[in-house]
Amino acid sequence: MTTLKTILWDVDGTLADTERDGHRVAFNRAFEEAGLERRWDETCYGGLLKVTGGKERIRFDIANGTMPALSDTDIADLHARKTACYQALIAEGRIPLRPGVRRLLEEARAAGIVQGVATTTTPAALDALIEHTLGKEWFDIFAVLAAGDIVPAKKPAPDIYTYAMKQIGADPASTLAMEDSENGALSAQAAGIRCLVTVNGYTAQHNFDGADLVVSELGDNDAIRILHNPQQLQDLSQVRLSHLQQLF
Ligand code: XBP
Ligand code: MG
Repeated sequence: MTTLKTILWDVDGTLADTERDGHRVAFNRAFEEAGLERRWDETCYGGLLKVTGGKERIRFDIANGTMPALSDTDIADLHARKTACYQALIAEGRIPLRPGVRRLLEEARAAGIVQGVATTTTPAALDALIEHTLGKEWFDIFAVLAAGDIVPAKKPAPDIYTYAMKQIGADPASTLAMEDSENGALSAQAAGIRCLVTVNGYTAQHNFDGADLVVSELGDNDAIRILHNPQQLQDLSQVRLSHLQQLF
């Protein structure tokens, strides 16, 4: 019999709604600082989120002809500028954790569940978010922080989940991914692990057929909406550790 032993958290869109008012704004500030005219509005950015990874997203825009051609060095510089803008935005404290995230992190921690992070974003961006939302102690509480270019193939490839599990010796059969997007859920599934999805404005219309539970949010005070519940979990006014354990 398998039981839940490890939770691997996605970051952008899952721990916090970082994309629209965080990463997107930081990209635009970097474009402006670099003298580029291109801006990513909220709608266009939703489409660009299909491409995971900031440098990859810029390259995709260039290939589309909507951004002028840039060398690899220029792309790396532009992205470094973007990361600095993002860190500054996060340090302002304007992007909070999503509802229920801290509650569930603490509940899992108290129960001795091993927790870690598996994200596409750059390590410096991840560090800023942890420091300014969860608090510095979580650098030590998380057993692994797997991020960015540590694996060449980003989500939906399974590599970042496989890497994170290898680092901590986690068994895929006892590991759960917390995700918000189709690319993230596909990555978890390809790594052979169960997956819970909390959707957001950018991902609500994604396909989550293979996910083990899909909800509008983890929930603190308001009742959550249950969008896909193949295991027919009951009593889901908010997602608690006992629900995660019932997925195993
Ligand atoms: C997150 C991403 C990231 C961020 C930008 O995907 O795609 O690329 O948008 O981060 P996920 P960087 O939540 O599935 O990990 O600019 O630091 O790459
Ligand atoms: Mg995400």
